[in-house]
Order: sequence, then structure tokens, then C-alpha cells
Amino acid sequence: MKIDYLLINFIITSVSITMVRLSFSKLARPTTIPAIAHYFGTKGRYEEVNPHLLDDLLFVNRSLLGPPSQDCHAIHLVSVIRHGTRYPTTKNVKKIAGLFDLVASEAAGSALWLNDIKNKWKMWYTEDMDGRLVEKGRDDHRYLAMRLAHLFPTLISEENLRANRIEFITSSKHRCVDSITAFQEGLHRLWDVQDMDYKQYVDDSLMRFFDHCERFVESVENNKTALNEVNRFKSSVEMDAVRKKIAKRLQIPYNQITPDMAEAAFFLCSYEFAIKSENSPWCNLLDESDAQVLEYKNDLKQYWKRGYGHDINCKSSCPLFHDIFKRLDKAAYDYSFGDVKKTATIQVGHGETLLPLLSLMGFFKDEKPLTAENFSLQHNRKFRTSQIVPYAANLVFVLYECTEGLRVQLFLNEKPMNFPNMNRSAPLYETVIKHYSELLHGCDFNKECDLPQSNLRNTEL
Ligand SMILES: *[C@@H]1O[C@H](CO)[C@@H](O)[C@H](O)[C@H]1NC(C)=O
Ligand SMILES: *[C@@H]1O[C@H](CO)[C@@H](O)[C@H](O)[C@H]1NC(C)=O
Ligand SMILES: *[C@@H]1O[C@H](CO)[C@@H](O)[C@H](O)[C@H]1NC(C)=O
Ligand SMILES: CC(=O)N[C@H]1CO[C@H](CO)[C@@H](O)[C@@H]1O
Repeated sequence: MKIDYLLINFIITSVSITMVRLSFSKLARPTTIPAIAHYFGTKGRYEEVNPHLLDDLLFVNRSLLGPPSQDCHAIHLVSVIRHGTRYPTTKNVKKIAGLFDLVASEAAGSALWLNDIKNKWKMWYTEDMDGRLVEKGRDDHRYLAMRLAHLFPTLISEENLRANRIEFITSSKHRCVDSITAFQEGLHRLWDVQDMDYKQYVDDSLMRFFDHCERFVESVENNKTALNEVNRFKSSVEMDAVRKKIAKRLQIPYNQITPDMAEAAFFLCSYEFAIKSENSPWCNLLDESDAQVLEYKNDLKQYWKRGYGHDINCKSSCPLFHDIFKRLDKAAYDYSFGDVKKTATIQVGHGETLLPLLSLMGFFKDEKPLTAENFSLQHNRKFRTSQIVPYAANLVFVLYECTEGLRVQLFLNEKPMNFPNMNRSAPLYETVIKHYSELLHGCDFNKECDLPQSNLRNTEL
């Protein structure tokens, strides 16, 4: 609410931007940040990976994010963005309700926070919230849009928006449609555009490719043993220790604190923080080492369901991979004829859209796989979803025309990221094409995703 009021304020008094920025810094910051906020994985705030936004939601670091060199001219930008902060899904609301009932009826002790949970805290999550975008999630996208427009003023501009040179594509899920709408709202507010409708295309074959890949659905999504490592970790000594500590803090018998209950406590702390900016009394159920265990449990799940764990997880993203390079190719081609048709592509999807694509392209690959036994050995793992896919996570490809030719620069969550095994931050486009030539010439969705019987069906038709 406060932030929204300020946003309006910002539009009205945009003359004194510095003043508004100062008030942002006072109001956007919650009283305190939970000590475990860095471990929330896919339920983490974007601000945890970009803490300077707590001082100024419109801050962009030009020296870090500017063109590779002065002679470079941005031609096109393709971004794949995760939806913003959302409510829990129905499944997680049920888990939260289960924990709340248990604590309200069984927990004992005189700790202040426990008293707050039992006497002040209200179970306000309802099943019909169903993972919908919250107001904070709209702001995530509104401000991201404004920052990207500041960073790439020749690509994301009012003129290009009006001339339909910016394409908006989204997953059909309500939280994604609402996010991309908020993104456009951010641009409209920035330029005070009042006479334009929001235009966007739903494309699940690009943004929810995982639903369309039969081999993925059969061998991972619907396969009980595909996530064996996660299930084994649930009964690991590490998870047992977390449960015992929670049981002790609540004075509830250990056997009643199931791994799901421990996870529900983690969810509660993360949702109260991400949605309401509150350091909730629920956060006292877990200390930092507990959070690391629960973070690993989430990372294990993402690793085996969306990342390197199974090759098909990555391969299911082939359509998106090809689409990105097709757009860059097309932009380069059009540009060479002085005929700019599109300057930017804004695509909004899920964490499940980004992780397979990043894995396909070789990012955040650890030498050894993440397994149920590896928790302590994987302390410094690269595959850490808290860092990679918080709410509103974004992967941005920017194509530049430079004196030596085309260059492409990559940003993850507004930070430059090198391509795997390339030490230059904006390599020549042809170097990148060479690097990915195998995928660019292969990575055929039908070949990877069709199951033998469906091939049969197809030939019978
Ligand atoms: C911006 O980026 C530069 C270069 O990496 C860095 O030295 C500087 O500290 C950053 N500035 C802020 C305010 O974050
Ligand atoms: C299910 O997953 C296991 C473990 O990855 C694998 O060995 C098995 O082949 C999968 N089953 C199917 C039907 O794909
Ligand atoms: C980048 O890699 C090339 C070849 O792999 C090497 O010659 C060069 O020294 C590296 N540059 C830096 C800054 O590491
Ligand atoms: C980094 C590391 O030590 N990884 C090990 C994890 O556990 C598996 C067996 O489950 C080993 O094969 C890996 O070497």
C-alpha cells in the first residue's frame, strides 16, 4: 500500500525524483529482515539478490550494466522473466494450516514469539489464493520494467512501445498474465501513457514447454522415483535434526513434526516476509543452519525436477532456446538492412521456465550431482535457487552492434553473467553461436520429447 502510494507520488512529483527516492528508502525497508531470508530458494524476495533496491527501487548501476564499450549500440533485448511475488499454492496453504493447528493446540512454552503466534497471529491464508500474484508481485514487475527502460532507453522506449516494436509474451497462468500486465503498467506510468491498451500474447509452448514435453511428463513429472533424492533427504540425519530442534522449541513430540511441518514453518516465514515485508514470529522456529537444510531440500527438488538431474528437464526447453536465438538472428538481420521491426521481447513465465533453460545452456553446473548424502559437501554449490530464481528473476540477452561486429551480453537478475567457459562478459555473437552450435543444430523438441507410442499414434493418423 505504502509503495503504491509512493508510485503515484512518483508520477505526480517526478520533478523531485531525489526526494521520492529518499522516502522509498524509508518505507520499502521492513523493520527487520529474517536471519534466514537468504535461504528461501524460489520463495525468496528479489531484493535479497539485489539489496541496493531496498534503498532505491529505480536504481540501475550503469557502470556495471552499460554497453560492453562506448562504440556499441544496442539492437535487441530478449528477456525471460519469472512472475513476481505470489500467494502460496493450495497445496502449501494446506500444509501451513496443518502446522498452525498443531502449534495452536499443542505447543507450550513462554517465549514471546510463541505467544505472538498463539494469541496474535491469524491464519489468513486461504486455499482460493491458489498461487496468485500479490501486490508486491505487481510492484516487482512495475519497477523492473522501469529499470530496464532506464538501462536500455533505445530499446524500451515510449516510441517503440507505441510502434509495437516491443513484444509481450506470457504463460497462461494468472500470476504470469498479471505480472506482464504490471510490467506494461510500469512502462505506461513511467511515460504517462494513458491512451494505450495492454497487448500480450499467451504462448505456453514457449513459457510452459514442460507441460508439452511428453517424455518429461512421463519420466519425471509423473514418475515417483525421479525425485528419489528428495525423498531420501527428507529422512536424512540433517532433516531429523531440524525436526528435533523445532519439536524442542515448541515442546511438541518429535514424531508430530513431520518433514512437511518443518517445511511449512519455512514457507510461513518466507511468505509473511515476501508478501507483507514482516519478520514473522514463525521465523523463530528455524535457525540459520535449519534454513540451510531446508534450502538444500528445495534445491534438490529443483535440481532433479528442473535442472541437471535428468537430461530431459533441460532438453524440454529447446523451443525456448531456439526462439531466443531466432529473435536475436532476426534482429541482427533486420538491423543490417536498417529496418528495425522489433527492439525488445518481454517473456514472462515461471521458475520452471528459467531453470531448465539455464541448465540447457550450462549455467550453475556443479561437478558432482546434488544428492541426499551430499548436503555438507555441496555447501558451496553453484546450483542455489535462492540466488538464481527468486520472484521476478530475469534472464536478459542484449545484442549489440559494435565496431568489431555483433556482441551479446547476458544478465541474470540485472547482473552481468558470462557464458560458461567464456571469460569475456560480452563475447562476439559468432563466438556464442559457435559455443552453442550443437544445441543450435540439434535440440529438437519432437525428437527429445515424443514418446515411442505417440510417434506410432502420429504415423497411424
Ligand atoms: C556499480 O558497479 C561498479 C562496477 O562493478 C561497482 O564498482 C560499484 O560499486 C557499483 N555501484 C553501486 C552503487 O552499487
Ligand atoms: C523414473 O525415474 C527413474 C529414476 O530416474 C528412472 O530410472 C526410470 O526409468 C523412470 N521411469 C520412467 C517410466 O521413465
Ligand atoms: C580469456 O581466455 C583466453 C583463452 O581462453 C585467454 O587467452 C585469456 O587470457 C583469458 N582472459 C582473461 C582476462 O582471463
Ligand atoms: C561433491 C560430492 O562429493 N558428491 C558426491 C555426492 O554423493 C554421490 C553418491 O551419492 C557421489 O557419487 C558424489 O561424488
